Amino acid sequence: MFFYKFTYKNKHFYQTLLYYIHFFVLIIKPLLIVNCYFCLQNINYYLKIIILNTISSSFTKNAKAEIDKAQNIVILSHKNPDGDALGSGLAFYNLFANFNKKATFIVPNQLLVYLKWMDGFNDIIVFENNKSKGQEIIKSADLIIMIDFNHRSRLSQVADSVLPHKCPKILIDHHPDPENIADLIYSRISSSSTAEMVYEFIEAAFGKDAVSKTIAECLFTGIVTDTGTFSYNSSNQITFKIVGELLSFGIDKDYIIDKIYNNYSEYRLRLLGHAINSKMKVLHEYGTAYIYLSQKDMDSYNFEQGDTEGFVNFPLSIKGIVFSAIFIEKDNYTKCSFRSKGDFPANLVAKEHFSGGGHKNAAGGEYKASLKKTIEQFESILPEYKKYLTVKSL
Ligand SMILES: [Mn+2]
Repeated sequence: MFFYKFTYKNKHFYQTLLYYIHFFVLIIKPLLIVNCYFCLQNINYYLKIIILNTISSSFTKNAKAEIDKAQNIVILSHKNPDGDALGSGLAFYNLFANFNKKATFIVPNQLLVYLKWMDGFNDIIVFENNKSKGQEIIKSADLIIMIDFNHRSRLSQVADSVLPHKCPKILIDHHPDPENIADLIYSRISSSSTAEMVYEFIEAAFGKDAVSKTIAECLFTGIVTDTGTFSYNSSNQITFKIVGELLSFGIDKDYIIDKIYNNYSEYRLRLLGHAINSKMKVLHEYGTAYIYLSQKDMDSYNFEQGDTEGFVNFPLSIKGIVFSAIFIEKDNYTKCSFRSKGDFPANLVAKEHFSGGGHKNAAGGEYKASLKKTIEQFESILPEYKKYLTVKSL
């Protein structure tokens, strides 16, 4: 057996060893304790986030208990709410109305006017338009249900009223990387839409009988708008199973799709023509095309909220184009939306360069600069992604 004999020769070794033991006790140990604390915090966080292929019974049970207890519920979604945010929120709003529970649906800003046919749309509170009323409603809430977002940045100024609030918070969402901003979180990235998850939850917690035709219409709208009518983000059979069930509530699928896509003004179609004809740049070498619209472009075509919705998808119809973007000039920044085909991660570009994020094939962000500067920035980063952009297009 090998061991050190304490001799003068290896005295130095023992001194060094003692020094390291001392070092460990004094410095590393407190660090380990702190680290361990954060580890436990993280474990707690991950335990809270239920990332499963389907809804868990513990989430259903706990979220239902909170809803049963609550008397004053606030439903909350993200800024620039899309069809999924509005459809999921209105589904809850109509559900609580059927339960005779007081509920308010709040969104941070602007509404898509082409969705105003949805039941409850006119009752939605736009925080930006009535800040003090919004703050008051949030203050008196005894439950907050957050849908179709998972990060405080998506709340803009509403975050200051919501995050410090001590009432229980439930979050249901399908975006990647959920932030720890709620007590009960149901996160399923494989889901086509939040609407799909809201259906799962309502069915599991309150049974199919709780789903009215109105609720089914709201949820169907959410699924249709988030999947481009099942053209992307919808390869999971759960989506179609749920859509099948929604149809069983007697909704008129064709009527809803017509209301979503054929409900624009003449100006919107002319703006699309102008955008594609004069404001689209195609960069074949990068498999990329983008549209850029200034405030002047929008004004000349009597822009209404939601008019540019879907424009970003058109460049992807060009052969060889796998990545498309639209840049829209705002007061002091430029709004950016990205779409991609296949494996190209549009959300990575949004996250790394445009303070945004989203799904792999559909993402968004913003750039605090003029339209011209934003476009320059976009073109300058494309070489970074060239190898991914051209592989599929060959
Ligand atoms: Mn969504």
